[in-house]
Amino acid sequence: MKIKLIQPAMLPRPMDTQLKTRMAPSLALLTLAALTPATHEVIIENENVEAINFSDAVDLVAITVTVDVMDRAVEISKFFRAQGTKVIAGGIHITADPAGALEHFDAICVGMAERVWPRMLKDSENNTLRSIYRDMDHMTGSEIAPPSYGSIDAGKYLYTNIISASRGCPFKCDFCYNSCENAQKVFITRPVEDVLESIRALRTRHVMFIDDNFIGDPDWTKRFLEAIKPLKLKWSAAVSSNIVDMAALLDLMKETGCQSLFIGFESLNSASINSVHKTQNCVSKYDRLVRALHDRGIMVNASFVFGLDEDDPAVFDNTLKWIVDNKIETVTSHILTPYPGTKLYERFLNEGRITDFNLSRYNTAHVVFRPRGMTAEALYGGYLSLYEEIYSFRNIFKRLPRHKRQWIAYLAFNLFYRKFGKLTERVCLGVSFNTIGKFFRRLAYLVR
Ligand code: B12
Ligand code: SF4
Repeated sequence: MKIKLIQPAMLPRPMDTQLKTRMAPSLALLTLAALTPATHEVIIENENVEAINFSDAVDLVAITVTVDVMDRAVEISKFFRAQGTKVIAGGIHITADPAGALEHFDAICVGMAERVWPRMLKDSENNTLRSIYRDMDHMTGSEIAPPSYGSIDAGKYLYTNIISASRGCPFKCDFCYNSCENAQKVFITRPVEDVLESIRALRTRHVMFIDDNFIGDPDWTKRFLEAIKPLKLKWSAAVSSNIVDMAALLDLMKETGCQSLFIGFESLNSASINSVHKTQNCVSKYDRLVRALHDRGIMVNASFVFGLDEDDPAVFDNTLKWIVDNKIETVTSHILTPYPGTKLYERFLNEGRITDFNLSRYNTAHVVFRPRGMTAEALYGGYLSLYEEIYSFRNIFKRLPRHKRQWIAYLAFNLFYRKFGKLTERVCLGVSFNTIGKFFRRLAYLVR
């Protein structure tokens, strides 16, 4: 069969440039490509980097879907189905809300593709495609397929050195897809040797781990870090804030080349944290956590969510002050968004507080519910002006890291990605996204 794998275009947030939409290829599609027997022909189209070719005569279309692109996925599906081509959908949003997806596609995959994708292909060839395929538990880490990194043109992306070492997260925060019924049982790690193999396949010394929680199983993380010691990597990952109580693991992270950690602090207000059952976060330990990272020369990418039930308009000034006082290197902020299928969605729906059901606005840059402690306008305005404030020249300067060797990486990200993103985007379009990405990675090696 000739199979087309599609990632639909995401709607950029006001502060986004193509540096965001072309940041990395879809590992979901590269995984599907790896799982497809060589007897089939595979075409990958990422609408964020190229137009979808709708006039291609293909036998099967498969779309990967996050909540924000669901509406676009439905449009794409309609088009191909009208031509008589079967369309399959899968991904986080389909897994979280299968009921909302069924009618729009010929078949959907709920859960992971590794064990069901070959079956779906066979059934499609035999014209016996069922409407729903599920694989939600009992998969082991060794069954996670390594993505087929060679299947895309690396030049179109800022980074291709991304690796997934696990699936899921042991925590189940109410606003996260991990709180969905179909994701609840999943947390698995790949065998250490498999991840090492993926690193070798990428032929890079700079790796971004894109796991939900790189310390979901701290014993695994320790074993893995011991194994990468000889590789002399530089790496970054996302971890939960309970790492504050894991000093030995932090030492090992420093020793093995950890450059930065993405951490979901979410809020400085314990009552807000409790309102979404983020049980592993302890606000009173946040300052200590940041110190522990900075003392080890590890930069912090702090993630915050605004509009939690205990938030009032003062939340923006308080958070900005904490970010600047603690010299947080980079910040990712979100407006609270009730993704369908999550605990939060269920609660807001029951409370009649969802005001906007247009899923293309569910990208954490719109207010789609009625906040409790402020107006929707104050929430949106506060979210936008916080971003402006964090990345003002004055605050970029005030947040300059203590360790001089981090200055280049810090300034590169704060100036070229955030402050002058539009300009960098133009340079990337002229030179190539990957060349610019490589340039900044090399810079990181020059500075020790
Ligand atoms: C890397 C990443 C990004 C990157 C790269 C995205 C890209 N090019 O794909 C960047 C930084 C650009 C990004 C952007 C955004 N992201 Co993001 N991102 C991730 C992250 C951390 C990893 C995704 C990944 O590669 N996983 C590994 C792959 C292999 O797993 P997978 O996608 O689940 O695929 C498996 C199955 O789902 C299934 N499957 C997937 N697709 C298909 C299709 C078919 C046909 C079949 C059969 C099976 C199948 O099989 C796969 C293998 O088993 C996830 C968290 C996570 N754990 O997934 C968040 C996540 C996907 N992002 C999320 C969000 C909200 C966003 C943004 C809207 C954020 C923002 N405010 O801008 C944007 C836009 C999203 C978009 N449209 O792509 C949410 C989505 C929530 C939801 N309910 O849909 C997640 C889940 C984070 C979270 N915890 O909330 N993201
Ligand atoms: S710790 Fe992060 S990834 Fe895990 S459930 Fe909470 S928000 Fe999701």
